[in-house]
Amino acid sequence: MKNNGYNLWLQYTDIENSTLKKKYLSQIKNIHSFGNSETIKACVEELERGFSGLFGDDYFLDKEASNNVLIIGTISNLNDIHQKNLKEDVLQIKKDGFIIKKIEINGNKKIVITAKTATGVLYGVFRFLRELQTNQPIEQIKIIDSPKVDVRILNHWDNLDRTVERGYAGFSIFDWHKLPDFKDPRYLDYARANASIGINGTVVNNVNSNALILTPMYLEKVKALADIFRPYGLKIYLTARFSAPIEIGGLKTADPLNEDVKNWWNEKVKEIYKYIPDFGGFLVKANSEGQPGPQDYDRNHVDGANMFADALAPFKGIVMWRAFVYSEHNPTDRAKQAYTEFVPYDGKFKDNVIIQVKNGAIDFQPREPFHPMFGAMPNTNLMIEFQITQEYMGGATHLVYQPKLFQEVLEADTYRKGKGSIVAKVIDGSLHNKKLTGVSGVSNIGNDINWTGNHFLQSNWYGFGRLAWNPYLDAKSIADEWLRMTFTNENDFVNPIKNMMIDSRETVVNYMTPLGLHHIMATNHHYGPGPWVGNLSRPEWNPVYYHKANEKGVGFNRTKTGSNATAQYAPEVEEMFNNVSTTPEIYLLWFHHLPWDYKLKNGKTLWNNIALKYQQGVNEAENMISSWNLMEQYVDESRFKEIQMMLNIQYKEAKWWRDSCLLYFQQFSKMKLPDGVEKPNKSLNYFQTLKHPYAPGIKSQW
Ligand code: BDP
Repeated sequence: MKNNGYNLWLQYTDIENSTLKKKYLSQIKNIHSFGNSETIKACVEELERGFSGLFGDDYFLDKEASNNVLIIGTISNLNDIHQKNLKEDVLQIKKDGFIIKKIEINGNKKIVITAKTATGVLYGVFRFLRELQTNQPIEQIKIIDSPKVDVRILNHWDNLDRTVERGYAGFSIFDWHKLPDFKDPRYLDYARANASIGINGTVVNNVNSNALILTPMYLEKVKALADIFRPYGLKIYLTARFSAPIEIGGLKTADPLNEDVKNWWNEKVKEIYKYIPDFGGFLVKANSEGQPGPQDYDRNHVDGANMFADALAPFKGIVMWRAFVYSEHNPTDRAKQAYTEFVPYDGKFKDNVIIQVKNGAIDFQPREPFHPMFGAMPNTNLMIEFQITQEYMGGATHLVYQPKLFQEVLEADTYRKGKGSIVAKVIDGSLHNKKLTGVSGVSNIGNDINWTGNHFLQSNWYGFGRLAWNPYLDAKSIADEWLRMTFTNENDFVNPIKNMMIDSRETVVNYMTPLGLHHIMATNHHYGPGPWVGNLSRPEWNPVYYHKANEKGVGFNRTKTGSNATAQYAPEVEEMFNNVSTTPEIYLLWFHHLPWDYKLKNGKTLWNNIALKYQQGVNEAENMISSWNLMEQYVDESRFKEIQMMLNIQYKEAKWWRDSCLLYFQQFSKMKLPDGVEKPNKSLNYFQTLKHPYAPGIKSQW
């Protein structure tokens, strides 16, 4: 059987357990829908699509049936009698939350899927389908669930020429040249997939923005997408290039305090809303990595963000202003710069501004401590940015289940309001009582038939959406759901592969950047190791800047005797990281420069620990292959083989990482590899001369 993976987790394959299937069918004889909005129509279509897949030939609707039926509609559109029955439950739903409940009226059994909004009903429909896909009982079904976060959004780093910055799954799915007239059916499937996991926003163009997207020709195209996405509750957002008033507006300046500039943006925003009445707003990368911004005019982030906020406020649009800033003119530790530039402005941003902060202070590494800005701006809306695409994790050929990483960050304790002030509480707004909250993820989607370039990495899109909906979920249960929906409900498959997914995040850390090492990837494309790189024009683009290896030791001293980045955390956290003995070993070299013979908790030297971790990563990558090889009977041939090939690439590259990094660091440690670590069979020089000029996803040059 061929399965190209296009259907993602919405496989809707025939339910194998025939008793269960019969049970389901006896409870779903007909669908009664109330209301006729596009969204409710989408609900019915999805149910029909789902049922015909899950029930196969056994599926038919008995149009006469009024017992054992499925009722769908917003609460205000349901009959009085249904409303009465659900009165108490409705009080519990928030925002686009939903209720799925079995009720009995005059002896007739019904499963009701309802919500305050049509989008909520759609979320309920997908949730109901998930219950069936994962073979859950529905006799007594009662699920009330609401999103904990307002803006749950994908950031596409997609360019107008369809290249994707840091994209490893082909070209952009957005075919700007053929839009608006050619509407690829894939746009609808993209919206369905997002809605199925509660994602309600998408930024369709790169943060390194091209002002052309704001011209009428492109706005027509954006409108075509927005019209397709709307029934699925998926709002469109655009990145705004700060210098657009000059580039496409004919002005001489983009100074945010200049009246002509303000007017230009006001008019531009009005124009956008004419095309897209429910346009979400802008995402802005300003004064970062050479992008234009308010500082070009001696203004600050507040001036810039608030200018957009004023233009968008009349339409209820928002500005997501990125905190990913660092400057080559600033000699201080790059890890400190965002906090230094933003925290003094706490309380100065307008209500419809939300500051978008990467999960860590450097840049989407396999592991980073949480960003010190979380919890440090109590009077500012603040959202988190994850990178689903694997810029620093081997691209699409490495199986890394990222929800584990996301969860680690969300559970980190900022101590900003005492113990328990975890990042998730900053993000859902509960720590500081915020009205606007958000979670964003840099998309890993491209036009490869399976969307993410590797079947397994669909789980990262899925898991991102689930955690954006509820940042308190457990990565393991998300993996469980995803495996059942995507492959099979066989426990002999689900259990071992779930464990393999969960462990995969630590595996990549082990073979790339163990014990707090970071940013030692090759230059520019970041594919493969490059710890030796030290000749780039900007110091903080060089791996040697981050590991600081020398004869004395290795690691970045960020304690009070070093860059003092630790001072940006709450005192409890600062203290923990300042002291080498209380710093968790997973972050050791992030915060400390330590001698090669420094003893870790296991009594072995730092050098031996580094070497053993690299080896462990390689062993684990190899074990993934063995675990997968046992699964042939559960998986269709094409997906089985493709995943197998990917795992073999990962194993090969894990060895590449181990050998080249150990040879490089060994020049400084001058110590032997400990027992159990395989000897490299190539020279350091060999690794240093490898070139990959066409590795995918290179940063766009604007
Ligand atoms: C870095 C990427 C670069 C992005 C930048 C950003 O290397 O391509 O433009 O982040 O987030 O991770 O703006």
